[in-house]
Amino acid sequence: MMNRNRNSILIVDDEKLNIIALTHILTEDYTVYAAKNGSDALEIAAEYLPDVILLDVLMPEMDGFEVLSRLKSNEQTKEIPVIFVTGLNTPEGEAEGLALGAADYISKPYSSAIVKLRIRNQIQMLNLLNMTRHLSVTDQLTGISNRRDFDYRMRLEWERASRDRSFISLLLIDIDKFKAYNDSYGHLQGDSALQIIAEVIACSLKRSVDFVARWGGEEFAVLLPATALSGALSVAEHIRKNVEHAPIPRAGGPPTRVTVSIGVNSCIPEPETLGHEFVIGADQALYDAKAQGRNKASAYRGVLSQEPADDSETPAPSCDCGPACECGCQEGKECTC
Ligand code: GH3
Ligand code: MG
Repeated sequence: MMNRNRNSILIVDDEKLNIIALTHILTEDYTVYAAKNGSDALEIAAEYLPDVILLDVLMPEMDGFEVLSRLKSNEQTKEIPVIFVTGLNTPEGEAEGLALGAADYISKPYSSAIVKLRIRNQIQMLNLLNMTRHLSVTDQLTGISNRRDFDYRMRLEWERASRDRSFISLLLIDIDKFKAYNDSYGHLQGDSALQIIAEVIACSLKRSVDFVARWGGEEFAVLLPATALSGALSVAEHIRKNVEHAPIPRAGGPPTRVTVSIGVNSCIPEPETLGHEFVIGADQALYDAKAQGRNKASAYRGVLSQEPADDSETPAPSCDCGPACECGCQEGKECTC
């Protein structure tokens, strides 16, 4: 059975003996795929997304340079590091490979130690890159997405909704009287509360496309693609109740609780618009929820909320909560749990 935690290598070479030799060197440490021509290599790379590709340069039909440039022009495969392994030992060949975006170049004849070390270098760089990417989009305290990731997702989903003429909804969630909570229990306890609230909000979202981020301080943002206002208000109410009932453990005392106020905005974005006013609308609704006494979800009803009287004008996706769905929705109807 394949070990999914192992890094994987794709060997591309038209000489069967070369594939056997490299497989022999690598199979102990890596999951190895092999392709004996360029078109098979492109297919395997797109399907299995290996961590590193070892690519022969001289192959009939499609040579290694062509394979590399096709890998680079495919969104899915363009970031996979490619190491040329070749007997074409000319400075021009090496320069051409590196100029096309090859990560490294191994000349034949090679030693197994060199092959292993060059691959290890690429894997180490890959791990570093993945860690940096993860850190750049993650909120350190709560482990959910950060504001930068939210802004990115918001742009994507806004454009998608505009293209598809479908609804998008946004919840802005703010912890009530959190300054007083910090003053009473201390900032470390406040940090624990933020961690628990983040988890409660994340667990309250049922669709895989729903997205939560820490907006900043004691505010969170939830993006609900393909969801109209009535559905968004149901999700907001579900979150509000879950937070209200979530015990926040405290050392040396009984568990504490906090409540949240939630501003909700929903619209079908007009083409060529930005989501800036939409966010301001949700913020305005949050302000209203606070003004109405807190621990409330309020909808923005300004010019950007263009929901028709009948939600069914935009078909909502079917519920994907499975049999455990709490709201009792039926297939084809919008899930509001
Ligand atoms: P309201 O109900 O009007 O939102 O009142 P509030 O006290 O929650 O609002 P205010 O804006 O006055 O205070 C926000 C507080 O959130 C102040 C700040 O100490 C706390 N806060 C923001 N970020 C963090 C954090 O990372 N950790 C902790 N412990 N507290 C934070
Ligand atoms: Mg607050």
